[in-house]
Amino acid sequence: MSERSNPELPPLPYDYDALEPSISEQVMTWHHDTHHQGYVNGLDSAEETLAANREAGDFDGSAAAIRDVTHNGCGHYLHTLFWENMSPHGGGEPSGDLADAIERSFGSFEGWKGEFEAAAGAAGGWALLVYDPVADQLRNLVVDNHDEGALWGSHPILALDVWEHSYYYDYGPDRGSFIDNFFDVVDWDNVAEQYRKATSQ
Ligand code: MN3
Repeated sequence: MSERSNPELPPLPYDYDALEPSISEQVMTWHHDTHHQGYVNGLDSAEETLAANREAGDFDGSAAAIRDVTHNGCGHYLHTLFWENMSPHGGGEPSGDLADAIERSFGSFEGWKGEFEAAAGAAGGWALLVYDPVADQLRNLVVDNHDEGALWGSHPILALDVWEHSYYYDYGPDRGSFIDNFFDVVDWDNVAEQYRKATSQ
């Protein structure tokens, strides 16, 4: 039987208070240590169930566990990207190949940003900027939960979590201010690196 490697919660790439005032230390602590950890644990436990079912040759319950892998796996992967996409030295606008791709795909940075903000205002989960290798272009996606609204084959390069746990403590129902302040901490160098990886796969 093959050994699987357990999923692990990656540490934040900066201090918990590093993104203040856009995101408070309290929210980062709850969000990373409790919510993100919960998805890592959920993924681990669903994989354990699948392995045990295969071992027993009894697949009752395996479909539910596969759904749990999708839900928790998407939660784990998107939170990891979200943390990497931000930095206390963020803000501004992209440059280089990423800026060219945004211009090609959306007409202008403003065109991209207005559309991304609309996605973030409407989503019941996440707004994503993805690279679609089939059309060889960038797209914005509206994602409900962690996995509804995916475009198969596309690679997320920028993720914004708009679940209420992401902003309610800091902003109350004013999601728009949270979205505005998110742009002050977007690390465009990281997004450019994610784009480079996505286009070289
Ligand atoms: Mn979250």
